[in-house]
Amino acid sequence: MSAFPDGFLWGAATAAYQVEGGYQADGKGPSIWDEFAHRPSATYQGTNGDVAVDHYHRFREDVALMGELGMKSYRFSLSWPRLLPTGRGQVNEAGVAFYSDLIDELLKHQIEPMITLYHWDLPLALQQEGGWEARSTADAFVEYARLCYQRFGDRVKLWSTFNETVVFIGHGYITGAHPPAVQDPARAVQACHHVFVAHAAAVAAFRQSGIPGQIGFVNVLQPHTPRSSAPEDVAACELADGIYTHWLYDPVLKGEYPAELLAKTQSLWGVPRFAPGDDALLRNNLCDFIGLNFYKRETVAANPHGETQLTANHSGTRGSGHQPGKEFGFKGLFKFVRNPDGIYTDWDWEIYPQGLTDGILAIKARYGDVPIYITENGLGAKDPVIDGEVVDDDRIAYLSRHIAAIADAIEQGAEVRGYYPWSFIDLLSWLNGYQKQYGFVYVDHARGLARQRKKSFFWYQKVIAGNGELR
Ligand code: BGP
Repeated sequence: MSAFPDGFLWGAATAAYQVEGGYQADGKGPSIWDEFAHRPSATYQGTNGDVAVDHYHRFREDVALMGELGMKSYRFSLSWPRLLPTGRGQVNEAGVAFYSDLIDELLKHQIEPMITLYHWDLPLALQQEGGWEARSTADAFVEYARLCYQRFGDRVKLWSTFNETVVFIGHGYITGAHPPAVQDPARAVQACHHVFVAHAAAVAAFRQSGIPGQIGFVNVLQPHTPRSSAPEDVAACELADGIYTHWLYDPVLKGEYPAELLAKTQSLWGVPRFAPGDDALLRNNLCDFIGLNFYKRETVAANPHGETQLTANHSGTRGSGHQPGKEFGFKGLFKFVRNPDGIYTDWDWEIYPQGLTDGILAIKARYGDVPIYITENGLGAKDPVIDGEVVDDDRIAYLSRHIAAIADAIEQGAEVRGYYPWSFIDLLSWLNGYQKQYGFVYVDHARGLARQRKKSFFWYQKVIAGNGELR
């Protein structure tokens, strides 16, 4: 019998900048990613999302494939500057029409939309006014959120505010690998606080709007293990867990920062400055659910003499800028090192499915019975092509093991309501171009972006049909 409850949402995910293209179509304004990806050497071989996989023009074909796959839900993000070209004020009705048509198309195929409001593509005009370091960006976010509730709230029940603060703030303000390419942890701490404020205010607006549905937040779930049993490595590992989990989850699930952790990092990074009322805002607007994005485990070592404040390693959740040979760490706190016994992807991410079971149960232990969606999980690889077929057996193996890990967590009492592999279709991998593939559907860039079902497409179709029974 399946461990997965009836009504479990088998889905898949994407994000606007990575999939849509149409970066200047029909009145869309520029985002920080439109600007950043055009800077020389900012991304892998200068790749960008100008066209991406042209989902903006091909969404009906894509949704038909989702229907054929049997997806119960589709997680996608809205492009803020497509709806509000300068971040606030004038609405771009063509952008509203695009998302409205997409939602209708999904519902026609009985696919439940799950909307992410912010998957990193801030309107450029708001960055020019200070971006997340400016509190006014949080106000603009609430205006944007209200617009989305008004226009789509009659049909969309599942909402999340932000995707992965650790990545867009961490890389935006600490490693500098993402826009706005700042390298200053103290600025990161304050920008991050404004994200929490924006989230809480958008949750409040959601509840005031009275539309039926749930609203949550999406975070990276990343387990850590110490390099050795030496007390300094163990302490470094605890600190990494604290920063990746407690710092980023407590404000949205408990309405406060972990005070002990702030005390430990205060001398290096400072602490977030609260405006009057922030305390109550955070406390009174907790999430209805939490979204977890799970890819890999990190091995942690003490880092007492790190040369630099922080160095980016490479692609992905801790990176998205491939700089092989560089270590990632926070001077004086911890660094990530390679696990000699680990099994790694081609992009150096350790595959560790047990971490998903453990991580879900750790969330339950710390935050109680908050409903959980696994909002991303997947294998980035260059897929083999045999006789014209994309034979992505490694992806099938990766996803099978992670589905089994979720089943384990459910059997141990966790309330997991849905699973959204990353990604539905091959798309832009931020700084890694189009060569790092994640999808069930292959996109042939040499043949006019033609879509092709991979082996994993037919496999996932069976998984869904069997409600997670792995056969
Ligand atoms: C997450 C992002 C996704 C996606 C994924 C894979 O951090 O939310 O947008 O990109 O990671 O990362 P990458 O494309 O860098 O391999």
